[in-house]
Amino acid sequence: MQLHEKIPNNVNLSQDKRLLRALEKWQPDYLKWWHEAGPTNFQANEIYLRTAISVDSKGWAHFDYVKMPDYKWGIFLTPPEHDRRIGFGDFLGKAAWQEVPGEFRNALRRIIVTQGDTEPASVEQQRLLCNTAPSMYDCRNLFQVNVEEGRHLWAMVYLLHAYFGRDGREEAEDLLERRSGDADKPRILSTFNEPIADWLSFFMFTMFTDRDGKYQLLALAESGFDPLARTTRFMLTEEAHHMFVGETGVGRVVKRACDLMKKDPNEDVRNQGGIDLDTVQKYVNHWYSSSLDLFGGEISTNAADYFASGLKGREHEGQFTDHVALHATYRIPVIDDGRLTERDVPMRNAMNEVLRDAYIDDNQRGVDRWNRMIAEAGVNYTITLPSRRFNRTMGIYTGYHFNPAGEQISAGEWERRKHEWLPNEADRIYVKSLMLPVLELGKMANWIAAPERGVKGQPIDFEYIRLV
Ligand code: BYC
Repeated sequence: MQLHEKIPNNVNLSQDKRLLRALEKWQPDYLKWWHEAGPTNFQANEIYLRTAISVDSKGWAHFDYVKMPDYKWGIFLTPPEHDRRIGFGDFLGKAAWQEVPGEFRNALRRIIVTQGDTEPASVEQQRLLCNTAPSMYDCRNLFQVNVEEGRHLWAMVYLLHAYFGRDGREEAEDLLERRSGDADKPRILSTFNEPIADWLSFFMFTMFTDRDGKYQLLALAESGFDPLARTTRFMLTEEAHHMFVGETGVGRVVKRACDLMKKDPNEDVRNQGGIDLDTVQKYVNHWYSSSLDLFGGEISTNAADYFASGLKGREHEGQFTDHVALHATYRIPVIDDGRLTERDVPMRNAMNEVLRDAYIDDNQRGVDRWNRMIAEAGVNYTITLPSRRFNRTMGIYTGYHFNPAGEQISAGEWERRKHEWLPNEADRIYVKSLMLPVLELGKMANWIAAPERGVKGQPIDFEYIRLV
């Protein structure tokens, strides 16, 4: 089969010889990476997966059994918008760029490489999880997420190959060279070098870190560089499923915790082999604060430059009235002389914070849904998102200490109390001890409730993975 037949696409790949040649060279390296760094098991098994085969709203998701290495990693952009204009920044109202604007070439390449780097990183982080899946349904969802992250890498590599010439091709190779957590060639962004060692972490990652993906993609979907905008718009349709896996995954752990509390004479969930709500809260604190770091500094000249040059906007830029944002300011809690106070920052420099605000609200809606489930179960407990200042390692709060309520505390108090707020060694060992594979049709591990429904109308006990 010709490469352009193996790669479903709407970029006229069969006609673009230069692009085809570049992808032909890259594809075997991609597969090598997949075998080396992708899921450590089940590569020869048939998995019930959806594949993007076209971009029209009804027909793009096709479900069938496929072996992961045979997955058709396609290249899709949403259809072009007639006479699209740049929606923000110094070039507001000018025609959107169909080619890379020379003066912003480096910045644009950097954004695309940073975005692209997260996709294989997440596959690497999750590669061992298939050995401890709590059900066949969950294992299938993990693989769905993994192959789609692979496709998102293809999406960014397409942009690098199609628009950045030789240095784009070199960047595409480097994307396969770096490895999550590697001391010498780590992935670019912080969270993507952290291990995802258990399924509670996986659900937290898909809830909180994939949601950073959603917001970064929403900001890039506004880009004045039209191919980037159109690529990221299509990626967003897949991202929604990843967050569904995260939110419902944590929700099912929470539901099971409530059930086990009622079963136990002392309401002791661990005694019943489940994950207690205090532990869930600690994992929320960890993954949420780590994901907040992915928005970059609160006050950022990079963000101001990206906005000014029309490369990266705000999510749903159309909801704002001032698309130039040259005179507006944004009030940010800052540390001044070691103490927390507030400062008005030029709006363009605060764009990371504006995006972070929308992200926080979106998370809160998910957490509210968990809390409603807890209340409906008759349990008196509230899961909370910690303050945006808590446990940060990027931006203006780095190096200072805050409790989950956002109050500044001393280094001594932090050291004394951090294990009340974040998973400690014993918590991790306990959660890990529960991670035993359950792959019988329709069965669930004891620590997680069954999902409400199966995938694509299939029953929960459907054979999502053909084990032989
Ligand atoms: N870790 O001005 P600053 C996803 C660097 S997730 C390490 O504060 P800026 C997905 C920064 O690069 C979405 N380094 O921040 C989810 C800069 O370096 P240089 C991924 C960091 O540049 C789950 C310096 O610190 N997409 O899709 O305004 C599964 C000062 O930076 C970090 C994107 O991120 C960090 N956390 O914003 C799969 C979109 N934060 O230039 C996939 C593209 C900052 O001084 N990326 N730095 O060497 C961007 O738009 C920006 O790079 C960032 C940072 C928002 C990440």
